[in-house]
Amino acid sequence: MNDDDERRWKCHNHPPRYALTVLRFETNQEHPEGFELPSDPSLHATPESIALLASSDYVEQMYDQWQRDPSSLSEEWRLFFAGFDLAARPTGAIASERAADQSKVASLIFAYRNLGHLIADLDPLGDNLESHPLLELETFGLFEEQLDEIFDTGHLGGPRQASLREILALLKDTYCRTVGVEYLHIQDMAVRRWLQQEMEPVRNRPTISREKKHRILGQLIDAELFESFTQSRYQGQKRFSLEGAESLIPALHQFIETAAETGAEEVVMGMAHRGRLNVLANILRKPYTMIFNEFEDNIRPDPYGGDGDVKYHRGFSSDYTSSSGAEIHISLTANPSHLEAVDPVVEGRTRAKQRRHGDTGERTKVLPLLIHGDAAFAGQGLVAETFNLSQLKGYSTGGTVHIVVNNQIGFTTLPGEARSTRYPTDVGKMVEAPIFHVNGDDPEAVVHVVDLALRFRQTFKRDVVVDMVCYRRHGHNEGDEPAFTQPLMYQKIQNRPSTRAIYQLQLEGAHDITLEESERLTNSLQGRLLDAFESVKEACLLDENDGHAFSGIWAEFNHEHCFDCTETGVPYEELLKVAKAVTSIPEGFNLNRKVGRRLPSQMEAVEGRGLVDWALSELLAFGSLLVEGIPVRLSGQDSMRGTFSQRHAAWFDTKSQEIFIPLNHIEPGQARFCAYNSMLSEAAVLGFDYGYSLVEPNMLVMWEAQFGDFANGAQVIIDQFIAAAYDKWHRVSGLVMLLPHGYEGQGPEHSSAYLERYLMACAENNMQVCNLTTPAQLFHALRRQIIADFRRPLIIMAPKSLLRHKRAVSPLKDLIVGRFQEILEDPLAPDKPRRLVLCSGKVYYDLEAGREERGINDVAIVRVEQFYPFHTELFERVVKPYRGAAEVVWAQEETRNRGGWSFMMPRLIELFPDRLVKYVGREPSASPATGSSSIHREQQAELVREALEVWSD
Ligand SMILES: Cc1ncc(C[n+]2csc(CCOP(=O)(O)OP(=O)(O)O)c2C)c(N)n1
Repeated sequence: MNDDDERRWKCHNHPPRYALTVLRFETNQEHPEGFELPSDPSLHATPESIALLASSDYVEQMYDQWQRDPSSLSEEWRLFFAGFDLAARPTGAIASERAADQSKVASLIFAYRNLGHLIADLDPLGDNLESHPLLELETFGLFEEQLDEIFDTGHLGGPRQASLREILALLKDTYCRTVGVEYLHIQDMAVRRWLQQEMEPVRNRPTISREKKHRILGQLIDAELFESFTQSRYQGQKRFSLEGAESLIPALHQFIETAAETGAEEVVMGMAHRGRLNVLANILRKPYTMIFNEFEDNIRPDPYGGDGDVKYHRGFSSDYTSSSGAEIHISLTANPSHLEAVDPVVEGRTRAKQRRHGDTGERTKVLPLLIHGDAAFAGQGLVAETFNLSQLKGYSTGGTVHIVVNNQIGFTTLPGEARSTRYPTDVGKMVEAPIFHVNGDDPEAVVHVVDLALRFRQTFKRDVVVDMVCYRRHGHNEGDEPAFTQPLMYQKIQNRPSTRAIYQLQLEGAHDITLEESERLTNSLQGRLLDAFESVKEACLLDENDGHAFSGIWAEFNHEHCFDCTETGVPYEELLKVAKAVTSIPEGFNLNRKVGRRLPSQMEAVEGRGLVDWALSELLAFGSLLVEGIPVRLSGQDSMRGTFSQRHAAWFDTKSQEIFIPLNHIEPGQARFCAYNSMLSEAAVLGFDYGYSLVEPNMLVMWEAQFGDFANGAQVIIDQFIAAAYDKWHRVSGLVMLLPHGYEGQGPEHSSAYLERYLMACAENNMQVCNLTTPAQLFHALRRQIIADFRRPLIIMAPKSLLRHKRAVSPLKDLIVGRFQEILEDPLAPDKPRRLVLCSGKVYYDLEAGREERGINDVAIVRVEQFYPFHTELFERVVKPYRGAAEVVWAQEETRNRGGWSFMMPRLIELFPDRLVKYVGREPSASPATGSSSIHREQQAELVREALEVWSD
């Protein structure tokens, strides 16, 4: 007989007196710390009480009563007799019945953890479900009568054993009150356990001090008053009020408090329009005077010519002092109207800042925080792309906290029209992010889950989502009538008191605050708002430049673009040093034979001052910058090897797969070269690298498209950030975009990088657009990008076939001296020109070969290497010798509605007022190129012929 059997035997044979004693004893022995004994003093296991209870008559009497009507006894007695009764049954049957019930309880616990959110009280406007078939006792084969039976609780936070009633209460409190949690999609048991331990013991409602309650109320008052004040003073102006979601303000305060507690130093935020002004005022402490000046439109014309942006798109940054006195720098990233486009930009900025903070290991010092709308979060693909970046080498930021302001509407669109998923947050499951749904009208719960979410992020370095379910008090903006489309919803909202009012009443009812205390909180802010409002009425204009552009690390840069200002040649010895590094195979490294085969010729080209091809020139540009202490980041699909197998920036050991990056082995103390194969996204990755470049003007940051046309998947990032950020927000970037471009008979895709789109967006020196023809030009363009004291994005139409074109090589001397040439003269300038052919990019080599084949010596070919900024003076100088030529031609391989023609035509008309400038190239076409390589060849031959030969008419 083992111990258990012996105990049961004794129980069975000595009912009930002995059983009572044994069970009391066992209770004391087995229940761990934290388990509460029944409160009935008669059940406390003192010798006296045992003696008293040992009166068998009394116990038997109670037992009879329990058998007749269990509910007539106290819970403690019910528990006791349930256990006793169970113990009194035959051993084998008991064990298996018991095990079966225990497993049912385990399923029940699992179900509540998994699905408790289905009946949680999450929606301030909704009638929440009391129960759900999947969570009913009967579903698990359990019954009401068993509520007082004792079961093992497994890992349920609390006692190791408890009655079913207790277990249910704990589960319902934790998962079905105003917090609903989805986390069982997380595969890692340790992560799940951590979450359970954080949530279950406090039942998702930790005790909050009186002082903290006052702080939360004060923050709600700030949020509400800001909206009502601006509404009363600036009626009819759009501000995208936060009303209905005011708990966002205490949530963000909590975020920063927890950030400070967990050792963070900086928070990089991204958010859309909703409540942005409120966040700027109450979290970033953007001065009310600045905000009101923007409402008044008191904007001084920008000295640098920027056109500015509406107030609810602007960025801002400031230092926040936490309640423990820690300083946290917070910056809200400027963003366009395009919802979610800012997400990857925030991630890129964060990663660059983490590098600056030396926070590249744990990534706990600089935290990304994204605030989303429910419709946008569910609808925009960039959200999924950004999640996908979250754990990738080269792109991870150690986890992002996402707060969804789920006001259950998007403009006029209801959830049923906005998504095919139950929650707007389901996309977060793709990275196994825990998802906390929380009722926005329970600010304490909101504050709790934000704290928990950030601690989760700091512990596991993973993304986490908070879904704050709330409502939108007004229309999409304040002038919008929501009742047109959602009459019933808005009747409910109209009658609903604010979150502040509900919370204030709750605190007052619980005597957690006095009326005087809450009045004091209200009056103090009202006073500050009024003072600011009055001062704005009297005051002057606000500088459009918010004082943050060209400050800090950007202070050393020039506003003005300058041609011919930057020498970028590199001494021979330095180039040799780089060449040695990129051609030396480390001892014991098994290099792929084909990769190794090109190394001797590369070394020879440099050592013997010979001809350098595209790939080598690029390596030399990177390497020379690295030894000058300038780090280089290259990101793009398959960029380590290069789409065209040209770069081989990383070598892969054929036996061990070990990676060796030659550029990181030039000399001690050099800067780092980071090449990353990106995920298969354009928008998020380009957005990320753009964001990175906003923080790192002194790093060469490059994004490479697989083929140039794929960049159109990132059009929002190009139009809204890369082209326009300086004009709108005074934000400058030195990002390089490498866009493979060139008509090579590969079809409508893979041919065009849509040069014309970039040219259309050029104005006010906002970016540099190049179509290069020589390796030396690439070398100088890349070096100029970082050596110049001016930063603007650089768009390069990158080569494909030119990578291996025999003529597309440069003598090493062109890398040693000189600088980038915006216009390239004809190396075989004819003495008596009949015709001047102007062109750009790869077609130059076709024209050059055509001229040679035909033995033509009266046609000059001049290349435009940089379209924008257009170096008019240099252009005039270069074409001067050909002014006498009778004919001027713009030749391009792109179709007439594409390429450089539309951009060049007005300039050429101005430069050659007395001449007809003829277009030679493909006819206009809806798709960029033909799908047939033979037709392509014919077209190409025809355009070369027409550009060079004598015209018959
Ligand atoms: C990409 C994009 N598409 C459409 C719009 C127009 N628009 C502005 S706000 C909005 C609704 C957004 O709803 P939600 O994300 O729930 O945020 P809310 O305004 O409700 O806070 C729409 C459709 C936009 N700004 N961006």
